[in-house]
Amino acid sequence: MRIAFITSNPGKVEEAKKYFEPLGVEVYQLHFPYPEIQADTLEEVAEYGAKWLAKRIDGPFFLDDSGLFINALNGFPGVYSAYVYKTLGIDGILKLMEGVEDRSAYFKSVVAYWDGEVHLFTGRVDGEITRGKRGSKGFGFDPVFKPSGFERTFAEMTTKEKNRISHRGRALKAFAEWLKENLK
Ligand code: ITT
Ligand code: NA
Repeated sequence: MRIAFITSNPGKVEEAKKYFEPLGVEVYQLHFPYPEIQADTLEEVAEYGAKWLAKRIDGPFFLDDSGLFINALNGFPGVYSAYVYKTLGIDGILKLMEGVEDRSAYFKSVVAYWDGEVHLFTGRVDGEITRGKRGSKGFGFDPVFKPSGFERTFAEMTTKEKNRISHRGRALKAFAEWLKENLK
């Protein structure tokens, strides 16, 4: 079985493959831009995207909508993370956080799988925003996110290490476990 991962982000695909290989499921990247609606939650954005794509794509697929939620900024950039990453960037986030004591933040990921209907899987990881960029692996905000209980940022970890604890890793694990049961 092959399942398309609808994303513009190869870093996400790299993280996803490992979960499906053991199931004999091949995950491949399909670049097919879809509307990301303005909504309050990642769940709404992911579900809308999946239903929109279902009308245009044959075969099973999934997408991931994720975001960085910074407590001192009342959850910003949250559902706007992709836009903020492209505009303010990491440096802009560090600037907003200058002199801010509460560095706590979390990443959340919502995976929406379409097989004739939408199935949502979520994952979350808590941590903090570092005071500077560290590391060159991963993607996005990885250089400034240090998960709780670890000394390194996500950008200082291998994909395997990041996967074990990350928001996307957790959502994909739940998805892969569900798929294993439902492929029977
Ligand atoms: P899609 O095509 O899959 O939408 P995207 O990169 O635009 O790719 P999102 O819409 O889910 O992804 O936006 C999430 C934003 O948050 C984006 O800017 C990412 O760089 C960032 N982000 C998401 N997951 C991340 C992770 O694991 N590490 C670092 N940054 C992450
Ligand atoms: Na997305």
